[in-house]
Amino acid sequence: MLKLISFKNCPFVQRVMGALEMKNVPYDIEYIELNNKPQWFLDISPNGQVPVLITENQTVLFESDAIVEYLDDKYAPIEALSAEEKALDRAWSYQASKHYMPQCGTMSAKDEQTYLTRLDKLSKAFAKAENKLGDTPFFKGQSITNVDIAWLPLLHRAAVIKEHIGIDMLDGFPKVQRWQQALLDSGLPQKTVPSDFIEKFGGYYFTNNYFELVKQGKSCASDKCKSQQPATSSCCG
Ligand SMILES: N[C@@H](CCC(=O)N[C@@H](CS)C(=O)NCC(=O)O)C(=O)O
Repeated sequence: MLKLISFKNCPFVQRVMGALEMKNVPYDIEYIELNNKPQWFLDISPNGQVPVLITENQTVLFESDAIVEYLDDKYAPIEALSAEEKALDRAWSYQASKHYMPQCGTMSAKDEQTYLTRLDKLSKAFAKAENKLGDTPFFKGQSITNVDIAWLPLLHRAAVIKEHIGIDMLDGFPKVQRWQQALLDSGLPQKTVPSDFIEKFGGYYFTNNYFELVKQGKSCASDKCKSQQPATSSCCG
């Protein structure tokens, strides 16, 4: 059986779990703490990062892009993709994965100005997707593909923030919002994070930062809040 070494809040891990789930490949999972990496993990992981996938031959794979490509090669889809389609899928997947860390940075912002500046950069990714998306539920049509899986961490985390903080990172991107909803409705988000994800994620991203201020009603960036508050209030002024 495949074994995935993981960290509960990691978007790169979530993408790999999405690929495994999409392909219905069984796997074991072991979570580690990144602030206290076990020696066995340091011994096998070339760069000390998760995700790491240990294959049935006990080969240790690392780097999420490489792991996703391995899963494609090993568990090939019934419908073969052309070389052009594969290249485009990889390119659109990269538009998401290169924004995983920027999204983490945006969610960690300590104040409204920093949050908005970082969100502005992150929004460039959402704007590209908005331009490309059609009227189908998923990126390429009626079913989930690798591109959807790559965007899942960004869109799922935006949904969690919307639900728990009341800020929508996807404001102004209606097609991306529809796409997000289709992914949420697919049930995939829950299958690609641990059962205590909200607790872990909230514990890290909703404390001691801008989101905590918003939660406490001491600051806000949402239109809803803006319309309720005078422009000079501490909320938005
Ligand atoms: N390029 C890597 C990035 C993975 C990554 O940044 N993982 C983070 C957790 S989300 C990590 O393991 N950080 C620990 C460290 O860098 O020491 C990939 O795509 O797999």
